[in-house]
Amino acid sequence: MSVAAEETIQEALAAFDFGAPVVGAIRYGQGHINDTFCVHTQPEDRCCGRFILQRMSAAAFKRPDQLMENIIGVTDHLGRKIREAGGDRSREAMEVIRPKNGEAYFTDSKGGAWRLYPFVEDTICYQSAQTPELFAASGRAFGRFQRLLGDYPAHTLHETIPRFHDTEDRLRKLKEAVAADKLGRAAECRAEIDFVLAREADCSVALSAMREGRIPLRVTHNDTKLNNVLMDRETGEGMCIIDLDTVMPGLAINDFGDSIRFGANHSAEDETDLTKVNLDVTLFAAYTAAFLEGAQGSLTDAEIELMPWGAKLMTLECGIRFLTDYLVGDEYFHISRPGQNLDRCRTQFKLVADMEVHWQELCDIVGRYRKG
Ligand code: ADP
Ligand code: GN1
Ligand code: MG
Repeated sequence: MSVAAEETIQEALAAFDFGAPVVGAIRYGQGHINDTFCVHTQPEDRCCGRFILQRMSAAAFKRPDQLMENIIGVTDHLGRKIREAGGDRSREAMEVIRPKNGEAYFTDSKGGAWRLYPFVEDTICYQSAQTPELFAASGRAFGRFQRLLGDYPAHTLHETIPRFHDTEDRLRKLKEAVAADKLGRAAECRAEIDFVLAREADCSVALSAMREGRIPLRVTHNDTKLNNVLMDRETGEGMCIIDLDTVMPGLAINDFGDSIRFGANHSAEDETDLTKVNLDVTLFAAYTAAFLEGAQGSLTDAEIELMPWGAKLMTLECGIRFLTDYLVGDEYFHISRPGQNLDRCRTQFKLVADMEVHWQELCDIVGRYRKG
């Protein structure tokens, strides 16, 4: 979508009932996909209120109707389970606020699809794991999330992004982008392209395990970055899992792995000084224990054994995706400077290389949790 969200945000603001006058809407957060705004209201009798208004990415999501059907189904399910366990539904699970017309989302005059959520207050959204305790808390939350969705009817979920974590398909798309080289950028990426080609066989490890029935399909989040969980400001525990756009049948090892990719290091995803980009094995160990604790024994030995592969493949795949997007002209991931997607790709491949260096240690860490 080439239309800036600012062009139609007034239409979106008029489409929802905020329960009080709106005093402003500002761009918010550090997501790469949707256009996210924080809307402030001023009720007469209380202090100001906040909401999260998002225009869903048209580049990423072709069917916002199906996407919102998934999200409403999943948030209702989570809400029910949280209430049954005596939890606070309004803080522990997202809740969709429908527009005045009663639909699941609002479509503006340019075709943009907008949705609204309450702002989950008294939480912090971290961009990096500042302590092992914090990272572990996010792991418990993602493990628990997966467990709570363990009995969700998976067949009712739409595939919001087809072949999302199909690493073989991501590799195929990279090769196509290299062959087309429509912007003449492939030459400067030769080292990165070769890095991927040297790991072509790796791209099939998790998919083969799934095809052969060694690991199961589960309902998973599929985008388990640290900044997709809101941490309780008081207790530091993982309070609410957000960014539910990609909740679909998937692999538990990918949910584990994507968190490691983003969180088990001390650098930004677009760091340009690669000497600063290193896997932190202590953080890996802390997250492993916590994720398995949150999942409460639901993972099989075969899944546990493949957890290091989940980490390596999510990191390799994400690097492949950043590289592909750089080659085709930054169509998918939002960028704030030229070359940012190539920088992001380079950090991912540095982490993959570092995982390879520490491979035996990673296998030993997960090995402690095997039941058999
Ligand atoms: P994207 O898919 O672009 O990453 P997200 O749904 O993750 O979009 O939202 C982007 C950011 O907005 C999050 O990382 C978080 O900081 C913030 N955010 C999203 N939803 C909420 C919410 N309900 N309450 C508070 N902050 C939120
Ligand atoms: C995107 O939506 P966000 O910013 O939380 C992307 C993930 C990538 C991640 C890389 C729907 O996550 O798959 O791993 O960027 N989400 C989608 O930072 O493509
Ligand atoms: Mg996000």
